[in-house]
Amino acid sequence: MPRYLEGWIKEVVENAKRRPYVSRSREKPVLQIVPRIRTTKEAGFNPVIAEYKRKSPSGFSEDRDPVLYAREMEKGGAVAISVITENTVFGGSYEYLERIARNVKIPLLMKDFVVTENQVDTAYDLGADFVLLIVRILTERELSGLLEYVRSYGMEALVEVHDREDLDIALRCGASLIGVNSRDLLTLTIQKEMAMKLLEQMPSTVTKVAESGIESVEEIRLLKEKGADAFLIGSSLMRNPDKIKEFVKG
Ligand code: 137
Repeated sequence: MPRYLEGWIKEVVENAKRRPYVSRSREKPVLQIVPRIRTTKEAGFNPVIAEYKRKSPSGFSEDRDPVLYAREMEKGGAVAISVITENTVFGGSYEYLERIARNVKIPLLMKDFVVTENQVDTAYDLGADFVLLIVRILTERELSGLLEYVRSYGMEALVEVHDREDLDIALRCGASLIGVNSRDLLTLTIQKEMAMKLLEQMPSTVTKVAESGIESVEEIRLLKEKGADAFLIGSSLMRNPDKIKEFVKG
């Protein structure tokens, strides 16, 4: 039994299991996120994964055209775009992912509460290059199976952790791209100290993504000092897309 299926998360996961599979014939190749994070760093820029998010349980709300936003992020130097497709509490949709995939050439993350292989099939078909897997909403066995399934498409999984126990599970399952989410899924509070400690505990072989609550270049610098290789930023870029340039330049 996953350790975290309570309240709104339980409902979101149940919805995910029932959600119909969307079938398309994918035409573009799968882009590799990890080498791109490395080359962006080597070129002296911050690898920023810019997130398209319309609303969230913490009260965030911003209405923007998905394609215009994605193009602006690409032009501003984002390494990838994260598209929230969860439709009940985040106001996301598969259509956003599909439209963005047709209009940009950088890797795309399908950010959802992925618990079934059908959702992974959908991610691939719609044009995603990597897929979020949240340790807390899966059993270790499910995580391991989904990780293998994602990779069978040539895609990568961004495996999201929130504490040491999550990290141990992610490492045991062979995750090589790990996101530390500083936002607690149940209380919705941002815990930056905890996230930084966890970043410091990660082995150097893992590509590390700092997620949530990032609003300034100073925070990016601090997270970089603690070992973060890439930065997933939603709210502050949705509110002010122009910030992408300063986040990338650092
Ligand atoms: P941000 O930069 O907007 O603080 O965070 C970006 C990203 O990590 C975040 O949007 C996650 O994809 C999902 N967010 C939220 C949540 C997950 C669970 C509960 C609340 C939220 O409020 O964004």
